[in-house]
Amino acid sequence: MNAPVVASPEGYDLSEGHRRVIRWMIYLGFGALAIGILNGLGQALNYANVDILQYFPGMRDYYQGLTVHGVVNAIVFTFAFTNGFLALTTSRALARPLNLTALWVVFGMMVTGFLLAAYAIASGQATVLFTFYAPLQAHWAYYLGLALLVVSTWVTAGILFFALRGWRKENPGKRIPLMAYISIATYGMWVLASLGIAVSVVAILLPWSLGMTDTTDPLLTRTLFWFSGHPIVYFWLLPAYVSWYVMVPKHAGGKLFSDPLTRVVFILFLLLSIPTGFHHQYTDPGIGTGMKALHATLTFGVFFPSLVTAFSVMYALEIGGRRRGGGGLVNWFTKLDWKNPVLVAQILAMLTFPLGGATGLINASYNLNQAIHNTAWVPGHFHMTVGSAVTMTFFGIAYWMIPYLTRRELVGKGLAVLQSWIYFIGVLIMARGLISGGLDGMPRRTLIMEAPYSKEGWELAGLLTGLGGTLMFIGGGLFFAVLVGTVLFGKKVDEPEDVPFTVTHDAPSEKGWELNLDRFRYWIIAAIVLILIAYGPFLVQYLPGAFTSPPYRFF
Ligand code: HAS
Ligand code: CU
Repeated sequence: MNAPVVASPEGYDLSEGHRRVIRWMIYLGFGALAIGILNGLGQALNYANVDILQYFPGMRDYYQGLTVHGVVNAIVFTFAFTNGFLALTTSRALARPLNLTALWVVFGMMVTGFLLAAYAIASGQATVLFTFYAPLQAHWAYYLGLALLVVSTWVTAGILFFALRGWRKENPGKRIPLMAYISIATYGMWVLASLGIAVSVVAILLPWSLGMTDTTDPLLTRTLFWFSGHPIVYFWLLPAYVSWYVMVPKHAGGKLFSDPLTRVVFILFLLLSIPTGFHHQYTDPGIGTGMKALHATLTFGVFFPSLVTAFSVMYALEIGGRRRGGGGLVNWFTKLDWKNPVLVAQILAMLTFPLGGATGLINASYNLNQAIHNTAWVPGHFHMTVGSAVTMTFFGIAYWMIPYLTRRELVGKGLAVLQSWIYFIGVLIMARGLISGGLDGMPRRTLIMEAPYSKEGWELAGLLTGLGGTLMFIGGGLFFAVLVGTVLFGKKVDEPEDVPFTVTHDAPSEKGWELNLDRFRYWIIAAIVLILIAYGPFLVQYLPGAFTSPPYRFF
């Protein structure tokens, strides 16, 4: 057995230039989230029959608000945060500077993409929601903005791959440091996954919105969207997992269970994230039932690495709790450091996730999906995944990362702990409302208060949704108070705490089968084969497609 290690390369720190560019990416992400959370309040209150969207300047209708909410939260916030955060983890773990100019290019692309999409949405020319299903047609600036945002993730991926290549040249035969490995694996998965959305936007929707083509194919563009649209949820989740695996144990005083198991988890995501997209299209005609069944089966497969993660994370927390004097079956849990906002935000994030996972399993079950598809249940599900497990983890990361990047002490530690609790309680109440309403047939993406139908059982569900959403808004608002307070007024420190590195039980093996885990090239080829099996038959049968639908604009 190899000795336990802290996989932290000593004597390397990010330069001021690196800190600056990463800082701006994180600010951009959280700036977008601030807009998203404000719109989120409007969405949640709609279910409680309270219309505040009418007071938002320039807001034309409910769907415009929902488009803003989806685009800024699900795309701008997550992309900007991840580009910055995983650049930081990779650079620190490889002990190498990244290409600074390229990082500023990434930032520039994100800002431009965001502004283009924002212009199209704010001017009321892109009320197409974040899924932009054709034949609804948006202004070209919307598609171009999204394309730039996606390309910003590719450039980041290029920067990280390039750094890894340089590191390998200087460290022949060495194992890739775990923190860098899982960061780069995340981008490997996403670069493959994003090809669908890229083809759809650049080759089909953009020329169509510019009037270069007259008609489009709704089924093909939807399929290309979900080719990327399912794995995008893991592009949101995996940065949170990076923190849960290699940072949270350090904050909790625990240990990471297993280095190879962690790598296997990320490889499983690389393999299984993409060939599952049809689970969003169970009700779409034109896709064979057999292929839907295959995607359903693989979706149950991609459930597995998250189960493994639950085990690893609990192990790390338990060791931490017992070291702090906790005993018994559950008492160790109470002994964790409940005053540290970095930890509290992330533990509460973890506690929401089994509920997100369980509802996901129901979504994935073909026949149960028929009962909940397009109902409020679905936003119930995803607010317990991206809306809490991921977002609260990003809050927790910000509580050490912002001090690290700005060299300022966190302002309002107690407030930060309180905000996590309020957000956590809020999301549980809101999800309870959406989930139960969904089971009673309450639709998603609908201005309930003006719907010409309503059903018994929706009142309580709507009320809980509105109440929970308001608490989330307050919790989110307090997060921004802490963030802005720290950036503007935090006490200056010369040497802020370093990026947290967890102790692993055993050092990664230098020989044997484990070496294969670091051979990304083969795993990527395997992922491509799986994608061909899952999407090939549909594409062969369907292409060149049926480009018969004219554009529609209802806004
Ligand atoms: Fe999902 C729809 C299936 C995970 C996000 N999903 C959505 C949509 C979004 C979304 C945004 O099969 C709506 C898209 C739209 O606009 O239409 N989802 C799944 C499955 C999983 C899953 C099987 N989803 C996610 C994640 C998301 C996300 C993650 C964002 C980050 N989802 C679906 C399906 C649909 C869907 C269908 C389509 C529905 C429809 O009809 O439209 C799985 O990956 C979930 C695995 C999770 C687990 C939980 C592991 C728990 C952990 C925490 C451990 C910590 C503990 C605390 C226990 C297995 C790791 C420790 C401390 C203690 C002491 C207790
Ligand atoms: Cu999915």
